[in-house]
Amino acid sequence: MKQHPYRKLIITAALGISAITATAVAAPKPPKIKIPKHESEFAKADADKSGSLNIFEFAKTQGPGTPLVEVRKRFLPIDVSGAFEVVIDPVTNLPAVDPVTGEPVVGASIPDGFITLNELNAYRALKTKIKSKLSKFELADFNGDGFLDPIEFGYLVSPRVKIDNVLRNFDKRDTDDNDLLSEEEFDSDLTTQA
Ligand SMILES: [Ca+2]
Ligand SMILES: [Ca+2]
Ligand SMILES: [Ca+2]
Repeated sequence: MKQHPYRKLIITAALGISAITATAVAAPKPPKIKIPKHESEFAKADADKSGSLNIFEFAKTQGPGTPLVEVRKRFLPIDVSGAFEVVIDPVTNLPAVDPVTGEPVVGASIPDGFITLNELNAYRALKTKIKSKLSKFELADFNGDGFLDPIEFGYLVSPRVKIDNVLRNFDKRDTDDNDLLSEEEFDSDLTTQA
């Protein structure tokens, strides 16, 4: 039987294709970018993908059972910017605008209650870490009204502590029974009162 003249060509072509396929498979994969642990934790905690963490989202990156007061103590020194003070033009009484660029003039950076990855990385790069100077009472007073309500009082202990125990402790201290602890009520030494 006479061999078809194209037979050899077809086989060669087929081999060529498989050779190409083999090359493609063996081609080096693009290098895997290793995301630092704190960055993947950040992304995981940022449930709404807003690019920043509020304190409750940030708490998810801290050890489970960490009291929210302790979380806030760590949170505040990281949240140093993200918002800026508005500078008012003394002539127009409106927010000042740069006459050259037309951009708003901004003042000192202020905490905005959110931690961005930039803020976190800047904090991690600090040689000397800044510490919050707030007292436990001030740290627990989330709404800054000078009193602790039962929920704020609960932030002082691990979220694993039973709510009944938190409330019993709260009631013992709340001597005027107004469901708020003043700093004096909070500081009172319960052992000398019984
Ligand atoms: Ca911020
Ligand atoms: Ca309060
Ligand atoms: Ca009270």
